[in-house]
Amino acid sequence: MGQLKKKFAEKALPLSVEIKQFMKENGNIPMGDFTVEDIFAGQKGIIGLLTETSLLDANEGIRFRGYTIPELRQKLPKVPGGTEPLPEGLFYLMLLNEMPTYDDVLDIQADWRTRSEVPAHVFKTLDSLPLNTHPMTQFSIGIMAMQTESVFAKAYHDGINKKDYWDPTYEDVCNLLARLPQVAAYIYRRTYKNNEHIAPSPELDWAANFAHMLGYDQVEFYKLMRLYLTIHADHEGGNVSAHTTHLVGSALSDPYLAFSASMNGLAGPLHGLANQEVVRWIFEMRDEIGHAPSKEQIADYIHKTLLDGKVVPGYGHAILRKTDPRFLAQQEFARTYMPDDELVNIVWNIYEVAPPILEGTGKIKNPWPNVDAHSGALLLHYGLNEYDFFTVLFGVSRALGVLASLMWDRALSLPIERPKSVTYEWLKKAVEAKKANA
Ligand code: HAX
Repeated sequence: MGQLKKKFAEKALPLSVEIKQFMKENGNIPMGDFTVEDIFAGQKGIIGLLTETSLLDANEGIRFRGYTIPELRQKLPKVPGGTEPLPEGLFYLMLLNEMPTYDDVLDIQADWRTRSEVPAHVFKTLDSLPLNTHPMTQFSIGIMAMQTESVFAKAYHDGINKKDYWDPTYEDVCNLLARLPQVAAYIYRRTYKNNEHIAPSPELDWAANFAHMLGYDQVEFYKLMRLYLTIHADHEGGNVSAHTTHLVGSALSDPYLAFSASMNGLAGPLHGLANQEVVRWIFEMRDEIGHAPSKEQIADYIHKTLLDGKVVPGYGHAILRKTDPRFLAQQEFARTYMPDDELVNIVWNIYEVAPPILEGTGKIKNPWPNVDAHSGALLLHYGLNEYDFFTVLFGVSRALGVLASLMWDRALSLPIERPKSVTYEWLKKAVEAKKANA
């Protein structure tokens, strides 16, 4: 170990223990409107963002412009005879706070088709990456490569008046949404399918065309993609991907820069990457225990995961305190189309076994499953086995919400974001002063 690293460990590890103790003793001391604990708690519970597109209730789950997930599945336009909502319609709803008609959705589809050509240099950039580059890294790089096309960056360079920012932002947002499925499909096919690509099919809707370019043309898979791209789109403003888009965008970085940054956050295992981690965790459990683990064996494996100091992926949430309605929507889909699927049944058994164990730790605030606990099993059912790719699907969907929000950030002229931070020394002195004056 080099001297610097050794010295860092000698300083940091004891300080981390000291700060934990300090928190135990002083966490509930007020600091302005908040407490000392709030400063260490990742800003949870602190209202510090305006986000128009959706609102999360801890017990009920997400509402997009006032609509729950079951309501969206019922009310958003569908393809004729279809059963799942069209995600383009959700974008319309989030952007305008108005339920679209089917014609409104057709209008978006026609517009996005005209914008959908991905510049050739984006594919060349992706081709230059080693094939073992994680798909989320490729996705972020692909988005950055497209930044050459930013209408906002050009308009800013040319001296646009600030009251007009929303206009070139709209162009970038729609160009991105129109192109992301092809970039994502390109990454999938180059990484896993021998670089054999599938041309877009212009008569299909956004989600079905994406499924088609990935190489999955079953009607049921089209339905799954429509549902998947709808339910992953938004989760109010404070989650890492939404917040990052807002934060980076607040510096007037254009939508490509802001969205690429947000995808780097989605690629974290405590956020979107949890969808691949769930499947990896189940496969590791099966490798260790056998193909159809009993509920007792699942319980033992959960205990072992906790003892090893790891998280049980797909469980817990920073805000939610009940089963995620996005989990339930996927469970309902699975009950309709694949009730006997082996992996799906393992997911359902984990749902029965995990919550009491997690609750029993006494520290996990939400023992219930989140969206990522179920999504992988549905994709695997249709043969999409390459679970390292799952977070890219999440990213394509998340673009709808965070980019609709970015439109509102520009339209409302929301300012640069810059929360105040303090040092531990500052905090210790402030706590001492409070105690002295008490
Ligand atoms: N397994 C084991 N431990 C868990 C846990 C889980 N599923 N969920 C929380 N904990 C632990 C935390 O690590 C923390 O431990 P320490 O005090 O030792 O640091 C403690 O319980 C308290 O955490 P919390 O307040 O309940 O949860 P946070 O708000 O800090 O974190 C997370 C929320 C979602 C990050 C957390 O529940 C977690 O790590 N879950 C597993 C990963 C996951 O599924 N992430 C996806 C979340 C949904 C999402 O964003 N999807 O994209």
